[in-house]
Amino acid sequence: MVENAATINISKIREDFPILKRIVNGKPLVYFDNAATSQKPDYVLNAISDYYRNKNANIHRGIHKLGEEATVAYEDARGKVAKFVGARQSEEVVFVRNATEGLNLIAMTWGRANIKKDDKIVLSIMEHHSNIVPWQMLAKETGAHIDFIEIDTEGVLREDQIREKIDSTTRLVSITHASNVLGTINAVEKIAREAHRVGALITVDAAQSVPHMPVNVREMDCDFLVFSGHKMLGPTGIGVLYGKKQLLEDTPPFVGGGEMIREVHTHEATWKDAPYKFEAGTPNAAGAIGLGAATEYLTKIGMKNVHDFERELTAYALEKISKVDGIVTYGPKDPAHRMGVITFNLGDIHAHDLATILDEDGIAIRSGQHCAQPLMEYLGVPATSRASFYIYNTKEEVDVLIGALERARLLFKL
Ligand code: 7TS
Repeated sequence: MVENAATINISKIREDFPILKRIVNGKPLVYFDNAATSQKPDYVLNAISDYYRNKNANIHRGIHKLGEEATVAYEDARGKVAKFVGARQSEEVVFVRNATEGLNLIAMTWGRANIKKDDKIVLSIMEHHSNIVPWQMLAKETGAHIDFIEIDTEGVLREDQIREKIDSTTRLVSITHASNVLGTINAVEKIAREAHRVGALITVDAAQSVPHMPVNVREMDCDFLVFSGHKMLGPTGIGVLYGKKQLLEDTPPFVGGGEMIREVHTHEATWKDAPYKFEAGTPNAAGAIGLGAATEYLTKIGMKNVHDFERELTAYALEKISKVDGIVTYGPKDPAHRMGVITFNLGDIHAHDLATILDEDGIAIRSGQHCAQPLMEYLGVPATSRASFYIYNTKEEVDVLIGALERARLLFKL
């Protein structure tokens, strides 16, 4: 565990992540694919292992010691997650598989009950497919339509369009807090006010923000918010849907089955209160417990420290990378307004070729469209490369990346 909450002790943090000792293609691993998924510290791995070794039982049903302990551990995890994002109560936290499932849940439950023909759903052009496709499906089903807020040349949402497009026909605004491609941090508090002004709700896709910066759902005043455990040092297969309590109570259930019901008769059933009515079947208890441990690990470091550390690393990387001949970067130039995500192209080298060359040096980046094809089309680029950082990355690793980019330039005679 990290001892010092005031500053980031990078070498101590790196010790916590066993995978960082990996040698890849004869070189020390440089893991710069954190926007896709993060690595896991021993603290999280041990919490999961401890659950399976010592407490494993099905939750909310066994009237036996293990069943009780497993239930307490699962509900404790819900409490930790609620506290981590500033929810008023743990009942506002629904465990789902990932951010994608959280968004689909909202579309298929609240959306089906509340979105009607000719209603408007406002998204932005920088959304991940997970925050586009569920709304397209809902729009097809209901006759609603979707409008997109565009970005300026810096990759920032256009204020004039925020005001214009969120109008009296708007029922829902669903916006990412931070772009997984541009790194832009969106002013979601302000957008929430615009949405509420016209009587619409706001859903925040916080998949890229909750892992990297302080997020408080009360200050944001969002109605729904989603994120994934695996991007924030937790395991895969667990994610979170936050919803205001009354809203969750008023929203119909998602998947039907065991544990989400109060009573079942041959032809009808009644539901439990939220969040349980949204958690049918045996849940991913180990995942929730691992995620709870991840929130503790991050809290000990301090989310402001995480954010400051990544901002400094990003500023360093942006400065270095912009000096590489032939580099084009996307997104805000000012590191104060962005996350630790740097998307770029080098000359006319295809992003996949570049990723392959970097992999030879043990560097893991992502290349392609980053599940944001509408944004790629808007930017007019077929694909890009992306380096994304977390608390265990160093300036020395950035230097390794720069060296590899120079090697690629020579290889392609740029
Ligand atoms: N929203 C945003 C903004 C994301 O970046 C992602 C995943 C998702 C939603 C979906 O998360 P999931 O856990 O449900 O899959 N983004 C990425 C990425 O940038 N590279 O791989 C996954």
